[in-house]
Amino acid sequence: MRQSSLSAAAILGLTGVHHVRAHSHVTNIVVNGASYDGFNTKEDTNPDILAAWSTDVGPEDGWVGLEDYQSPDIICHVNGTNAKGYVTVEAGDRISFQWLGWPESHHGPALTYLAYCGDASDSCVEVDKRELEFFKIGRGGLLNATEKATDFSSGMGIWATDELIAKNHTWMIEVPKVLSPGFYVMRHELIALHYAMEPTLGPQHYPQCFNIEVRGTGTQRPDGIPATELYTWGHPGLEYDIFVETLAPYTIPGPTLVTGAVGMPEQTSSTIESHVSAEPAEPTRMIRRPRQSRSNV
Ligand SMILES: *[C@@H]1O[C@H](CO)[C@@H](O)[C@H](O)[C@H]1NC(C)=O
Ligand SMILES: *[C@@H]1O[C@H](CO)[C@@H](O)[C@H](O)[C@H]1NC(C)=O
Ligand SMILES: *[C@@H]1O[C@H](CO)[C@@H](O)[C@H](O)[C@H]1NC(C)=O
Ligand SMILES: [Cu+2]
Repeated sequence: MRQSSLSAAAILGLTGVHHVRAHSHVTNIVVNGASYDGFNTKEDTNPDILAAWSTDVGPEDGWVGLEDYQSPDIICHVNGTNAKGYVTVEAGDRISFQWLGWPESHHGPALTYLAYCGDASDSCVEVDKRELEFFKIGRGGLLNATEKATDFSSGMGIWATDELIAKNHTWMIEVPKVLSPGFYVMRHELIALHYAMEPTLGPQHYPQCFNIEVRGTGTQRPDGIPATELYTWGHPGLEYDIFVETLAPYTIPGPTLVTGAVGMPEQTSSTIESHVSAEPAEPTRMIRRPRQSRSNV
């Protein structure tokens, strides 16, 4: 057995910080003061029109593990199903993800990706999630390797998740100004590393998907990769020990940030001024082509 496994288990066991039930999900997102509901895993029914994708995660708010890196569940969580609504944002806007709390023990990075669906409002409703190609627009990892988040902290370092806890369990991203208009699936994800060195357990991924429409005058549509190719077990940012006295430099997993993206804007609080429903996607109308004149044939 590895030293790190022992220390991880010892620390978690001794301090009893590892909860067994409540993990978390995004309850709502906030754009320019407007709050839009997430998918509520604790309710039997959710509104039909949400910007948030629905899942079968269930009320315990579990995770996707390394055994599912190549499974469709890594895309938008367990049995993630396309949302029927969307939220309109301007390129350059900031979006806050409000999580339903976050366990202190779950230290790790916060990542945000986008995948282009199309220019019709229902393109993210109709898309096959396995065909979405994600590019990274935001990331925070190990923010301070020498400090601890709190005196009671179960791991070393100050992580994106610690910053999220300090900011009322919210994480803020910026939609790249350069992004070309269209409809995108936004995949926000926290990764908890507390069991990352235990091959039978591994890192815990909590992906959360929302449909957005990006407006503006940007012209860039970065290349992406399927979510099933984002992560490989053995990556130094996934197989990483948060319980050693001197932390190794941290490499954030997944592809590099796209050009023009602000990786991690200052995590300011976003005041909720109104609660707004997601815009329902309209079915794409069949565009009738004018009949071709056949007089010349
Ligand atoms: C995911 O969907 C499959 C197929 O419909 C189903 O068999 C399975 O039980 C679902 N998973 C969960 C966790 O509900
Ligand atoms: C980490 O925190 C210490 C103490 O507050 C500070 O001196 C140091 O500059 C910080 N390091 C980084 C990379 O921010
Ligand atoms: C923290 O977030 C919750 C949930 O959105 C909200 O009700 C509360 O007012 C927020 N607290 C602060 C201090 O912003
Ligand atoms: Cu958990």
